[in-house]
Amino acid sequence: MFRKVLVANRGEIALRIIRACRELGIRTVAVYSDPDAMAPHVREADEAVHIGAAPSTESYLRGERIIDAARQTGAEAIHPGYGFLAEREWFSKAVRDAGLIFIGPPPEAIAAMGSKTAARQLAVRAGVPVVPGTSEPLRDADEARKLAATFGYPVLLKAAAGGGGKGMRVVAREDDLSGALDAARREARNAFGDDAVYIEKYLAGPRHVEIQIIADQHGTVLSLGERECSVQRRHQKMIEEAPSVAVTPELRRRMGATAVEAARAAGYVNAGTCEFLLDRDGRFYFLEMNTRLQVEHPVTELVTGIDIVQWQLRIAAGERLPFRQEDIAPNGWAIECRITSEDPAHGFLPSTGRIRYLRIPGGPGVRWDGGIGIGSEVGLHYDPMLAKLIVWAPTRDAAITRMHRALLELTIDGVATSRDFHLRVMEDAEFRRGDIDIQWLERRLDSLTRVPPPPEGATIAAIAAMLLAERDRRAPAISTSASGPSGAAVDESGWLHAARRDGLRAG
Ligand code: MV4
Repeated sequence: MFRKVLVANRGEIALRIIRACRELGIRTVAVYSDPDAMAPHVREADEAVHIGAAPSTESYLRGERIIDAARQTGAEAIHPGYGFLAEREWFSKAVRDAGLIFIGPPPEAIAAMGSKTAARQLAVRAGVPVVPGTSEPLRDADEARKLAATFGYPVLLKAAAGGGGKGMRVVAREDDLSGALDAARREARNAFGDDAVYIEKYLAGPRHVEIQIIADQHGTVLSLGERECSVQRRHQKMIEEAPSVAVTPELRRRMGATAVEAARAAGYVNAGTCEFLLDRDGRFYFLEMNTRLQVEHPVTELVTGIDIVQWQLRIAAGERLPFRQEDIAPNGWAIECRITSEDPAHGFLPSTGRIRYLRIPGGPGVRWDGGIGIGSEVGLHYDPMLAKLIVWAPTRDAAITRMHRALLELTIDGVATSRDFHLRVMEDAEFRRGDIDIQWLERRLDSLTRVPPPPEGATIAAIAAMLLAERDRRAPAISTSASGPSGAAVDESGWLHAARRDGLRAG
């Protein structure tokens, strides 16, 4: 096993990786930018190396500085986390060329899945179902029109270099096709420096279900089952769960086997995720593969009992996976809420400020993967995700109730957060029935972000939350969204109020 690993990330995922390293007896090196000098990931690591200024282009995206930091500190391997350098083929290759180990897939596998048209070709060759469409870039509007006529409107134009929803255009009718193609090309060129666009039939109202896979260097590729990720807004996931209410054991087996085939076809090693659309008739279509550890990996860990980050490290060190596919089945239910510094009451506007008070939920079945502490400065340089609140319970109903209880325990004072939005979702009848698809949240956003009156038959916990929210509105002195003067000392009256409210909530 490695003696020392460099963690090329910040926030909650850096802490998650440091924890996995500790449990495996591996020393850790953090890297940090100017504003992160006192950040939790720096404090928790055994060593830390400064790599530059606040903008990520001056720090967390500086591959050469990060590789230098690994050399200087004697780290043998680099874990990229997610975002930043995690899916840059050149970085995976540069780490390898420096004689270090990249804790993730080989550059060839990143490249194979990086181009969405290449990924489609690979999927088709491997017998993996894809949405009707092309796997070659479109030549012109004429070709697009001919193709659209074969599978019918609406169609979707996608950037070949895209992914994650960037550079997509839905086209409802032929008259709009030519203009939409021009617009998609322009957007793709601006965003990716590549104006290649391809076309697919547009599926309305599917679920987004993804399969976690894990592959060792000795040819074992396993599915760790699905995650339901339909609750998203503008391609940002807000809530994820495992398993999915829409997936039967038989469908899980078929989707898992399909994801394993796609991973094998790409020569995949380490942890990865195949994204699928799942329609109401149980048909599934491969979309793309994420060649990294994902934000939502904890829900899979909680239902499978497999520590994905530890296994990433062990696989990179050459160990064999000791599990058999037949032995992997989800146990109970896990839900994750992404706690972001965005204000749901104001269109999820990013909020900035200093964390003046923080009460972290606990108790049975509750996990907090956080990257902030009291005193943390939340700015606009990095992702607004502050932490993930994850719960496990024997059933989906019990997990929702537990998440609601845990959210009531959570207090973050100093920035506006998504907490209240998550409370409203946990109280929502459609969500509780599992009646969700990828358009569900945008459809319900208005009703979820204004505080509703207590519904018939609401749980005590739900009503309590509403009464507290109501009281908070009338007594603005107890504020959860005050953005205090940045750099100022802790505002005593603010946190005292927050602390008192905690006492009331716990009662
Ligand atoms: C689609 C689709 C409907 N039909 N493709 C969005 C992100 C990227 N991974 C692919 N995406 C979609 N591709 C066809 N042919 C709908 C989406 C989509 C989506 C997919 C997963 C999760 C959330 C989504 C939100 C909007 C659209």
